[in-house]
Amino acid sequence: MDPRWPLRTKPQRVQGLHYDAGFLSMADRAHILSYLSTLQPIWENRFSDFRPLPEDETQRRLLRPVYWLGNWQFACLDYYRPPLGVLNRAVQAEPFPAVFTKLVAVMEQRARRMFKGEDMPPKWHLNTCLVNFYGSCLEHGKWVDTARVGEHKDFEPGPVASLSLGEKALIQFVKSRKPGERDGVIEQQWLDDGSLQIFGGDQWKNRTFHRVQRVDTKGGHRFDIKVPDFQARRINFTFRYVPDEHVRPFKALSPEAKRDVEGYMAELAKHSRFFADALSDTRGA
Ligand SMILES: O=C(O)CCC(=O)C(=O)O
Repeated sequence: MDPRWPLRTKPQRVQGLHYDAGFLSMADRAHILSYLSTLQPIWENRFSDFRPLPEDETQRRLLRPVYWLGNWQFACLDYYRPPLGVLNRAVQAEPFPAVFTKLVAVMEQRARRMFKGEDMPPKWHLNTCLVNFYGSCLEHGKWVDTARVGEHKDFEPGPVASLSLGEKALIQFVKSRKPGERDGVIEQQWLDDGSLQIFGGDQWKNRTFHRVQRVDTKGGHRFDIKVPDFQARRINFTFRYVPDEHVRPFKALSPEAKRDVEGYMAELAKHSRFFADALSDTRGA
């Protein structure tokens, strides 16, 4: 165990955080794995290839392949970020598979019990899912471990529910800090295979960042995903809420946003009837 971050020895209740290590049944786990085998995740670049880069930034590939359900928030469109960044951010994507219907209902029920008032937006429901694939990339003949996510906030309103498969991962909630100050880890949790974590409220959504500090290697988990030169050992699904009026079909994007993501849409369309239809809808329009 890393002495800098001693783990809790007995479960404690932390307001706004819920953790259920054994959320997923074996049968649901098997259904999810079978569904996953139908997906072709993609690599995205962080920024658009057509717009000037933000100051002090360089173009880079995300550390992991991703797939989105419900709506796709392409990194180059800068994710859903209310109040100003709500248009041209959330592009209609494939619906959730049947296996999620029952699981999402339970997540929503638990979240509604935990969060009220301004922590629970009036029309909140989990209509968006980011599927993150964590593992190692083959680079110049060597396997490089890229299984982590830097500190960030999820800007979608209301609670977030996170379902994990595979190797356990250490999620940490950190305080905002000034450059040069030591890490301010104020809460952390190892996320086990089959676990559910729910977080929300001002403390965990607004006042802290979260990050995946590392992903274990000891469980021997490996997922057979169709991404060349990549070995996945953990898969995480984060379910979120984007107000339905901000989820738009590809054809309704601005010309600039369409140009930014058309290449990704074409890649997705090779393996997905949904994206093929979304593209041909625009071409016919
Ligand atoms: O992989 C995880 O457990 C968390 C992923 C995450 O922070 C995100 O998708 O925003």
